[in-house]
Amino acid sequence: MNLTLYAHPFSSYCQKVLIAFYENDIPFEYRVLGPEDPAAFEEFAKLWPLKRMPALVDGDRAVVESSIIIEHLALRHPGRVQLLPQDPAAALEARFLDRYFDHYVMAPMQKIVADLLRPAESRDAYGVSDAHVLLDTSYAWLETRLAGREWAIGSGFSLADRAAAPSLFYADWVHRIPEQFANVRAYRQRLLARPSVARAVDEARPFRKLFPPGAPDRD
Ligand SMILES: N[C@@H](CCC(=O)N[C@@H](CS)C(=O)NCC(=O)O)C(=O)O
Repeated sequence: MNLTLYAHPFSSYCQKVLIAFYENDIPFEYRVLGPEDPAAFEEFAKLWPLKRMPALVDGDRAVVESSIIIEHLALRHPGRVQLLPQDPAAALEARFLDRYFDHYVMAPMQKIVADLLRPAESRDAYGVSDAHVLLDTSYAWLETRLAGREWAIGSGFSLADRAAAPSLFYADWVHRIPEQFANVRAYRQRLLARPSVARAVDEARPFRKLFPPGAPDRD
């Protein structure tokens, strides 16, 4: 096995993929994309000019986009935990929930965080306000969806939960999941208790001071 992952421990999309690696103890070389290793960043930028992490190199093949990397691992490096259900209908449901968490939780969370990194005069108050509204709507839909469920889809911890873990983790920091959404809050706690997720969260602890609005003193 010759896997190299270009990633950063504090990045939500990188955590999504790291959780998949950790679920099956898949060995890989970790090239951390930080200021301490400019060469890693140069290699990554050549692999993927869009420079959105993570990126995986498997032998002579570069694989990008977190969901595609996880599907690639499921296909090429299967382990004891099924990264994607084998049943096509269940796999489709997992992909739907994966898209849900990326587009309707991760994206608005990133919008709020990214706006804080802009110079004050370039902030997008309208876009940020929309992102908060989207998170409210998204949490409300999830509250119903998660009723009576342990994980996002019935067949067990899947691609969808890997997208859910970092997105709900950080979204709650910028837009608290209201108390009335008990199913969503409990699901977030279940995700955080999963050893693969706990490991990804722990590895990112040293970087919490970088969180633009300030990381809350919890989790
Ligand atoms: N759709 C991509 C999104 C990746 C992404 O947005 N990564 C963030 C880090 S969490 C990034 O590289 N941001 C750098 C930038 O926006 O310039 C995926 O699923 O991998």
